[in-house]
Amino acid sequence: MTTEKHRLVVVSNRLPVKLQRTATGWRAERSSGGLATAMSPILKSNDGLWIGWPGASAGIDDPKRQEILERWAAEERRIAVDLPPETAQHFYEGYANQTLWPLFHHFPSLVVFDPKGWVAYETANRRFCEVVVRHYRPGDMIWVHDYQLMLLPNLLRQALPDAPVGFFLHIPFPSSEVFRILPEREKLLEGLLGANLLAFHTHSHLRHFRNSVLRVLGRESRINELDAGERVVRLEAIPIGIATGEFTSLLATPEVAGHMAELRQRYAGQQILLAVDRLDYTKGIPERLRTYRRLLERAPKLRGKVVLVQIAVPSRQRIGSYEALRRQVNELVGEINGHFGAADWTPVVYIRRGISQAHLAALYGVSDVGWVTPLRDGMNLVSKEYVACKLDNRGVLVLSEFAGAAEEMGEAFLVNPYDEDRTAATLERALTLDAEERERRIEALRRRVERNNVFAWGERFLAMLRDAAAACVTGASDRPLPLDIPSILDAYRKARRRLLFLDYDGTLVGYANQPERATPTPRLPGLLQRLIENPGNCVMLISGRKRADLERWFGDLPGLWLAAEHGALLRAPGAADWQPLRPDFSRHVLEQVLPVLQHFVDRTPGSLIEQKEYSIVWHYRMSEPQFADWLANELVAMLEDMLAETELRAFRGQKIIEVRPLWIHKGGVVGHLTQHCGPADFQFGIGDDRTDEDLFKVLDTGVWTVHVGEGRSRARFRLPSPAHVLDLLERMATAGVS
Ligand code: GDG
Repeated sequence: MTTEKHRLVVVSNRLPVKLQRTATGWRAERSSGGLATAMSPILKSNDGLWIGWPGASAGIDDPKRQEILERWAAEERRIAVDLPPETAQHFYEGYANQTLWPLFHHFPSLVVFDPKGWVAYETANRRFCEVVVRHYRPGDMIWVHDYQLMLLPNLLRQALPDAPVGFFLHIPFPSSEVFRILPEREKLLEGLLGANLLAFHTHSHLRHFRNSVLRVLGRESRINELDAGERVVRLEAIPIGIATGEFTSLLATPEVAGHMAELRQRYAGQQILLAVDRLDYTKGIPERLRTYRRLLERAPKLRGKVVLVQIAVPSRQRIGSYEALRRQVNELVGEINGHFGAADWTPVVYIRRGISQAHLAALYGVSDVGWVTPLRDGMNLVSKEYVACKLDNRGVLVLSEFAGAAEEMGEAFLVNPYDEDRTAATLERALTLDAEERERRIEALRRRVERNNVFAWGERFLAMLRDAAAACVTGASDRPLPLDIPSILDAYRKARRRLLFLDYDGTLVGYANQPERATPTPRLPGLLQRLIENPGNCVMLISGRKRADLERWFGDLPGLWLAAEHGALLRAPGAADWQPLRPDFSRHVLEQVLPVLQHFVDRTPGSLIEQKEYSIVWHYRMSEPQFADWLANELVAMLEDMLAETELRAFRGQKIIEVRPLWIHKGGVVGHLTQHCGPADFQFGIGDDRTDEDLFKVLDTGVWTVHVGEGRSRARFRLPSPAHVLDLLERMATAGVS
C-alpha cells in the first residue's frame, strides 16, 4: 500500500537505454552516466517507472521494435515515448539543442530561431504528457528532467491537477538578460510553473530563474517559493552528485589495475594532464588547447615532461556548430603537436571517441591534474569523478569558475578559462604543488564528493517534492478564512486587556490616486476615540505614512499610539515628540538611490517620487498600468542587484516601490506596545498589503490577524473592504466596557 502511494514516475527526454537498428535487427545500448545510475536504485525502491524517448525514430513501425518496447514496459518498467522522425528531429536537434542549449549556456550568437523547432517542441512535450497521463496512478510522484521538457510540468498540471510534479534542470539557467531573448520566454516559464518543486544545481541558477520570472512575467518570488495563483511553487538548489562507488569499485578490479600500470609505463617521466568532455562548444576545448600551448611556451622545462590527454566524445554531430568545433579542435591539436612534438614525445594525446568506463577510471586514477574548464556548465560530473578516483590523494583539480561544481569545490584551483595566461600560470603551479597541500586539497574535495553523492541528491529531491506537494494540499494556511464577526466580538468582550494594531491605507480608508487625497472619513477619528476611551484597550495606528500625515489627521487623539514609516518613528499617547527606532540612521545612503528613481519618473508619465525620513517611494498608480508594471519589475530587479550589499531593500506595495532599510518593518512595533501596555488576552492586527504581513508574522499564531481584501496572506482571517473594517471597529467600540 505504501509503495503504491509513493510510486515514482521519472520522465526524461532519453530512456537510460537506447534502441538502435543494426544490419541484423535491433540493439539496445545502455547508457552509463550519472542519471541512469542514480535513478535505478531510487526507481527500484519506489516501484517506479521511467518514461522517455528510446532514441532514433528510424524504423519506428517495425513490429520487432514494438515487441522490444512492449517487453521493456512489462519487464523493465521502461515506457517508450515514440516521436515521429520529423518531430524528433526539430524537437531534439532543433529547439532543444540549437535554441535552448546555446542560449542557456550564454552563447546567444549560436542560437537558431526556427518556428518549426518550437512547434515540434510543443508537440513533443504534449506527446510526453499523454504517455505520462496514461500511466499515472493517483498517489504517484512525477519527476521531470531537464530542458527538453520545460512545458511538461504545466501540461501535467492541466491534465492531473493534484499530481505531485517536480522538475530538475541539469543545465544552467541563464541570466535574465539572456533568457529574455527567447521569443517563447513566457510559455517556457509558465510551463515550468506547473511544478510543485523546481530545482536547479546552484543558487545562482535559481537566482537567474527568479529574476527572469520577475522580469518576464512580473511575478515576484521569495527565496525558496513563488506564488502561482492558488498554488505555491517551491524553489531549491540541489547540486547533483555522482555514484562514487561506481568508480571506486572499478579501481579495485584487476582490469583497471592493469590499465593503470600500462598508462604509467607509457607515460613514464611525464605528468599527465587529463581532460574529458563531450565534444561541445560549452566545454572550452579550444581554450584549453590554447592555454596548453601557452604553458609550453612560458615553461619550456615542461616540454617532454607533461602530456595532455584529451578525451572528446562526439556529440550532436549533425549540428553545424559542432562540426565547426570538431575542425577547430583537430587543427589546434595538429598545430601543437606539430610545433612542440618530438620523436619521443607527443604533447597532446587526442582521443575523439568514447572510452570504456574502466579505461576512464584508470585515466582518472593515474593522472596528475584533472583539467576541467568548461566555459559554462550546469554542474560538471567529470570534476567529481576525477576527485572520487583519487583514493591515494595524488592529484590536483583545476576547475572553471563557470561550472556549477565550482560553487561547492572550493579546494580546487578555480580559473577563468577565457583568461589563458593566468590559467597557464595556475597549471604550472598545480604541476609543482607540494605533496602536503595537494593531499589536503584533494582529500577535502573527495570526502565532500563521497558525502554529497547522487543518492543523497535523489533522496533530497524526493523529500522536498513530497513536502512541496503536501504543503500544496494543506496550502489553505495562506488563504485566510472569512472573519466570523460574532466570535471576534465575543473574544473582544471577554478580554481584560487588548492590543489593537491598525493599518491605515487600504484598511481604514480606500486608496486614492494621489496619496494626499486618501484622507480619513469624518467618521474615523471619532470611532478611534471611542476605542481608545475603553481603559482595557491599547490602540496603535501603524502606517507607512510620514509622521506629518498622521499628526495632521490623528494628532489630537491623545490616547492613540502612532507609528509612522512602518514603525521607524513612534509617538506614545500624549507625548509631544516622536521617537526614532534607530536614531543613528543616515539618509545619505538613500540619496544615492534617488537618481535611479528619478530616471524611472522621467520614463513613466504620471508617476512620482515621495521622499520620507526613512525611505523613498516611487508611486505609479496613475501611470499606464501595463507599461508601469513592466518598469516596476525592471526597477525591482535592478535595485535588488544594486542594494545587495547595503542595508536598503526595495519593497513592493500597492502600485508603489519603496526603498527603505531592511530593519524597518511593521512587526518591530509589537514588542514595544506589549512592553508598555502589559500582556494582553486579546490581540488584533489588521492590514491589507505586504508590509502588514510582517506584522502578522510577529503576532502569535493564536491572535486575531485579519487581511483586508482578496488573495493570499499569512493572516488567519479576512474581511472584504475598509467599509467592513469600520463596521467591525464600530461594533467593538459599542461592545461592553471591560
Ligand atoms: C549535463 C550538464 C551536468 C564522458 N566521456 C566518457 C564518459 N563520459 C561521461 C563522464 C560524465 C558524463 O559523461 C559527462 O557529464 P558532465 O556533467 O560532465 O556533462 P553533460 O553531459 O553536459 O551533462 C552537466 C550533468 O548534465 C548532470 O546534471 O553536470 O552540467 O551539461 O559522467 O564520465 N563516460 C565513458 N566514456 C567516455 O569516454 N564511459
